[in-house]
Amino acid sequence: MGCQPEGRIVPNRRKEVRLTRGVWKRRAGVVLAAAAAGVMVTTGTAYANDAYVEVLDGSGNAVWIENGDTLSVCDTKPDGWGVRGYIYVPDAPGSADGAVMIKASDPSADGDCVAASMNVPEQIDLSMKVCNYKGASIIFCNWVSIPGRPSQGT
Ligand SMILES: [Ca+2]
Ligand SMILES: [Ca+2]
Repeated sequence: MGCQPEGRIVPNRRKEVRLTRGVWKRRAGVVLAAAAAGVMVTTGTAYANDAYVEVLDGSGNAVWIENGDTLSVCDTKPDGWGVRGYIYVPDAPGSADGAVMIKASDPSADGDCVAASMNVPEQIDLSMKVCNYKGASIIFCNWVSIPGRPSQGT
């Protein structure tokens, strides 16, 4: 015990944070794959913290249903642009950018929406963004915050 150079192995806080973020993103990828395979995660719970946001030109929308952690994206205007929605952990409160957890794209206004879901802990602050897209072009983005809740001692 006394011989171990413990003093030199001081954990670096910044590194820990970065590692945690990496794990997050990887996890999101795994669960996304599960969602794509048709695995729906539904929880019969508790608090509704649903959200809605429209593309800036009103040609589509994204809806977040917290019960089931489902993002639904709808293209409502046949204008040659599809609609893409994101659920992400914002870099800062109100930020338009962050770590994407769920993404769904509705390529056309054909009457059907596109949904994707994954289990997201309720206490995390999320945001939802929706944009028009065509190829690699992204326009008319709009977004809203979905504040998390402090965990209830369960
Ligand atoms: Ca459209
Ligand atoms: Ca559609």
